[in-house]
Amino acid sequence: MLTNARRTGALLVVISCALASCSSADPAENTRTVTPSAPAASATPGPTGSHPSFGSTVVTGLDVPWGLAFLPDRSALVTQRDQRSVLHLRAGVQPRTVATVSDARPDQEGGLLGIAVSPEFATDKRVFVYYTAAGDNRVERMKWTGSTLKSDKVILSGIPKASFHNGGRLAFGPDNQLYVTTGDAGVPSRAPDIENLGGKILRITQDGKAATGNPISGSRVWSYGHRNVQGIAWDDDRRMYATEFGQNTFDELNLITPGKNYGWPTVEGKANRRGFIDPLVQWRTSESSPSGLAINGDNAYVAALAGQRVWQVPLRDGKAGTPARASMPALGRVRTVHVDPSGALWVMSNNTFRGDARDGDDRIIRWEPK
Ligand SMILES: [Ca+2]
Repeated sequence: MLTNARRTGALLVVISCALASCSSADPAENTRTVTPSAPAASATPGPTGSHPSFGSTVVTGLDVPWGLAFLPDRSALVTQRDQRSVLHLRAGVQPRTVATVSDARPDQEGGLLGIAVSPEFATDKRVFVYYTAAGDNRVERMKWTGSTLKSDKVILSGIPKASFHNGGRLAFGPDNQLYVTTGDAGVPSRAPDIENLGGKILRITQDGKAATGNPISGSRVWSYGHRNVQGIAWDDDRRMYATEFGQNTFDELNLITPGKNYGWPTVEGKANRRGFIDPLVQWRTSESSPSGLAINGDNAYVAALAGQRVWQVPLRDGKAGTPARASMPALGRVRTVHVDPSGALWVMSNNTFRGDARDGDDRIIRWEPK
């Protein structure tokens, strides 16, 4: 059930408020009117005592949030898929819409999806977004003016789109190249076709060209044979991992080796078949449906939509231990996990799409692994 607060787009930053106590002790949470740009009432002093920091509940009242990225000043950008908007979150300040991507055409799983901030943001002011347009999925470069994001250039178009399997995650790797995850957009034969941008992890420059050092010279393809990848992250030794939605049987966490085929649609999950890379971990789709992925120290954290949890997967030397449910507050469906600049995890719920939205949904919480 949508609340008035969410329908009108009002958003509420909650600072230093434990999730459990907020949900029951503050019945006005979702009906309170908050004056835009008014500072939140109870900012917590940061480590230096001079700046507010985000509390355990970062923000509530989001409408189908999807992507998340941090700016060097520790503030954050969040995309709302169906609103086509980018929100700027700063501790102690009301969230503010800093861009609306008017060419995005939200439809089912498509819309405004991933977001990434340039490693050279301090000087180039670049932010990248992935969205579903009228005829394709695209990556657009935007420019931060100091208060808003302005469209700069569509750097990659022609990624297959559909109502489902649009991929959509963007992230800069430790090599400072831009990685883009795509889906098969409902046509499985695209995934093993290295000429097609669907069902891939791509590695590109900030101009959308194939990055130097890709496995096939001149090709943007980094890995292939993927059905729908929405989570990528790297460990401290620069190994890359990716989550992937399975069809009816197995979801996957993969260790990504450039130039390799991850099996779809010939195999799903661990098949031990020549020519295909098996996942490190597989789950029944009802237990997982993994979207976002974060790596913090020796653990991977997998945002599970249908599984309604965050899976914590121990990693060691590129191998995975037994996954367990992370001991954080239950949020329902989880879209995205991200490590913040202080090393805590931000966890984003996804109950305003296909979920059972509760008061305050959707929200982002900040959780410090023990
Ligand atoms: Ca696979």
